Amino acid sequence: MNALPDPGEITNALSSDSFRACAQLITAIERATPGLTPVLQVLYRGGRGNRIIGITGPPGAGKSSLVNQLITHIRRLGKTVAILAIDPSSPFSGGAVLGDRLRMMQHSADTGVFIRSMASRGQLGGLTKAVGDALIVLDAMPWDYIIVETVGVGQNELDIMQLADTVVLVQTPMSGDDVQAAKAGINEIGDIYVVNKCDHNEADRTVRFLQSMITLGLHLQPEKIWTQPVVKTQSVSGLGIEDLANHIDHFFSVMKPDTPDMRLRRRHRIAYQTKGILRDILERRFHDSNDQQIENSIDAILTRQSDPYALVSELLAAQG
Ligand SMILES: Nc1nc2c(ncn2[C@@H]2O[C@H](COP(=O)(O)OP(=O)(O)OP(=O)(O)O)[C@@H](O)[C@H]2O)c(=O)[nH]1
Ligand SMILES: [Mg+2]
Repeated sequence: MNALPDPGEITNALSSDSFRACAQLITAIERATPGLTPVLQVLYRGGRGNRIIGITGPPGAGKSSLVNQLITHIRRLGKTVAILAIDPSSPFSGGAVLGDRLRMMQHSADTGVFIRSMASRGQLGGLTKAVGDALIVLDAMPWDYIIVETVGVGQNELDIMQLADTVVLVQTPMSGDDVQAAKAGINEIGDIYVVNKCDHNEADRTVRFLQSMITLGLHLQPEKIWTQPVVKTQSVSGLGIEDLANHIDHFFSVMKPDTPDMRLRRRHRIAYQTKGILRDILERRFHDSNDQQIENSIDAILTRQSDPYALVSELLAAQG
């Protein structure tokens, strides 16, 4: 991508719902194109505070199928949605109903659905920064909802959920053994629990298990204003999707932006995002440093004439 246009021009392009401007900016973020920072600063300050929904869960739990159904539901209500899929292994169809509409999307700027995937590989310093930046871009546009889908396997992916306002944790029906394993704690991050593939056996047992975990959590934090619901879905048929969408809306009506809980979440998000940017800048400084200089420093560390802390001091002192 060539040099970026002026931040003002970009803001104008985005506010007129330009998919092209948005897609180009996200590509620039992935490639760490120079000159992005002032653009992101302008976009952030003009951000709308759109509702950001994180959807996570184990591989193959049915996250993308669920998102497809949610897209269809949201569009039926005449609302708009942007989807950011982090490293998806399964593709988005946009839902059967939306197939044609999505095919047209490349040619039309006003369809109400934007889908973009981002790869987590090859992101120096962090996925956190890249996803945080992409969300800044999406938040500069008038979406009713922004959905981020990520596979909940590594800590990195789970961490990404800190960028969302609400987290939907998708599970599948568990056997008795799985239930024991799940007690280890992975369930703590969800605001809304989904037991997908409820056409399978064990769905009700899994729902009961999750409900008992939630009740236990309530005893520990009785002052919480939001109690996590457990929703049964079947994302191939669409069963339970409306229920899920209603719970998501209910979340936002309870956790309004001015409630202490939501303020705290958004404060945490800013801290998390800031740390992601900081890490990115520092790691980039290491990678961008003059190789010979670094090699010389490493030689000195090897022979104990220097140490890794001294090298860090040198890097921090270098012009950035
Ligand atoms: N039986 C049944 N199968 C489902 C259901 N929902 C999804 N599937 C199937 O589960 C498989 C995985 O679905 P995806 O939506 O791709 O799951 P995912 O969680 O996005 O997968 P990854 O992104 O690869 O982690 C597909 O073959 C779906 O057809 C369901 O409600 N019932
Ligand atoms: Mg998927």
